[in-house]
Amino acid sequence: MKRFGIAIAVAAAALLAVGFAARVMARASDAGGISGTVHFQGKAPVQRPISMDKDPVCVSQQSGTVLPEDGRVNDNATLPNAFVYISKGTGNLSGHVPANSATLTQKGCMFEPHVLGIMVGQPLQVVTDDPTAHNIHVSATKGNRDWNVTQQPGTPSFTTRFSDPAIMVPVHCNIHPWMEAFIGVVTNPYYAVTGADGSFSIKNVPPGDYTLSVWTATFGTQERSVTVRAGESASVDFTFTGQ
Ligand SMILES: [Cu+2]
Repeated sequence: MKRFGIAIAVAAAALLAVGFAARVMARASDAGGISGTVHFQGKAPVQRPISMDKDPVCVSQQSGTVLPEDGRVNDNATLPNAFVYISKGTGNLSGHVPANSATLTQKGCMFEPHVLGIMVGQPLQVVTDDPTAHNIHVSATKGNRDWNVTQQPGTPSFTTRFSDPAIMVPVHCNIHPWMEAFIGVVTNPYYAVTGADGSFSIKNVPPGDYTLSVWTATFGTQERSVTVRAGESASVDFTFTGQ
């Protein structure tokens, strides 16, 4: 009788598992996406090379000219480092906070990446790869506090979190004034940062009507309405202009 009871329990568990898997699959196939490109028209800003002469160790970490990342335009007339995110319409769809860390690395006396997205409460791991000291300074933005921490060469990484959404939280190094990064702190997982081809893709977006926003350090911000349909990727392009 006891064995029979166990068999029933196992069968029930299997049925539950099948049902759960079916629901997960249904949800995944219901999702859509948003993809597009951040274009640039007009004259790109003239960029002056960064001088790292203040710290010879930084100079030794670089093999050639280093240009600022803000104001950069890709060869295909698109923008890198644009932060694209769903700013309105997610309601209570806000995703679970990922347990995995986002990472900000100091390498060659620059922050990598220059623009980073993270969810409120998600761990941010701050890493140094450099043989010189840095002082990471996160500026108070919205409800996020102002703080700075010195990281000596060889110091282990440390973890921090952001308490409030903010577009964007600036990060500097108090020792090397050219070092700068921007962190987009959001309440949902639907964001992306453009790279060397200016494109972005946001996946697994539940169907619905949203506002898609884009932030750039130099050329301003834009937003656009977008409707995501089940199983389809909506296309949204942005165009910024130079002088
Ligand atoms: Cu530094």
